[in-house]
Amino acid sequence: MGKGLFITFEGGEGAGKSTQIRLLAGRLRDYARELVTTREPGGTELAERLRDVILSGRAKKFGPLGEAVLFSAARIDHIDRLIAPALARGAVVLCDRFADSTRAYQGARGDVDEKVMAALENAAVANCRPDLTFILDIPPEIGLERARARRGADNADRFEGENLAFHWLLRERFLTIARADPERCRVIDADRPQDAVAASIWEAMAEKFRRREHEAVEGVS
Ligand code: Z5A
Repeated sequence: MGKGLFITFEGGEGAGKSTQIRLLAGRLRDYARELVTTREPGGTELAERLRDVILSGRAKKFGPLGEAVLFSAARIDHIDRLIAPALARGAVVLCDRFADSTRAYQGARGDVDEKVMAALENAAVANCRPDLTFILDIPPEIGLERARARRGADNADRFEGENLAFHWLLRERFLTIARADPERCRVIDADRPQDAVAASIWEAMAEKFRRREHEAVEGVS
């Protein structure tokens, strides 16, 4: 997909994805010719409208497959209008959640056929696959506590309100995704101070840039 670099951040609630995207964006400004930060669900006007519907819990009655379809519809618009054009211009795109979140959250309880989930992902994402995915790994109790502290007196959203067993399933799903695709995924221990997490992410970024350079010199596509 174009000449840009597509980097996604995944993990459970309160793992620190938004924080790390902000820190990485700050560092990348000196290196990237164009930098785009975005999120899912969302990133475009239409997808942000779907975000409101889904995260309010109004779509919960559709069940996991129905919600997966809605997340995928939002993703199609996000890719078509924002991500793919940015990558074609050569931008570095940092995205807070992407298709792995659908696999993990909507697939967590295993009540949607894996083949259906895979077909839906292929239809929505086509060849717009991340070059690198950071999976911020944290025990759910700690991530949920961070999210709760940040939220204060506001209500938990649709997924934060799921029980702890669900959040442990999620963690396992993300680790399974990482094990199945070690070339793309880097598991980062997120239960550390922000600077230590950021340093691990930067190390993986530097490695990715070195590989890109090597491939360009060798003429590897
Ligand atoms: N979802 C889905 O089900 N299927 C899909 O396909 C997609 C999404 C794309 C989007 O919620 C929801 O949609 C999400 C999955 C579902 N579930 N929920 N809820 P969202 O975008 O509103 O929220 P989120 O993606 O889960 O992110 P988050 O909870 O906002 O967390 P975060 O971005 O990973 O963390 P943060 O905002 O950077 O940090 C949270 C707090 O911890 C904050 O106060 C920080 O200052 C603090 N923090 C961050 N790092 C540290 C460290 N290292 N130490 C201590 N404290 C820290």
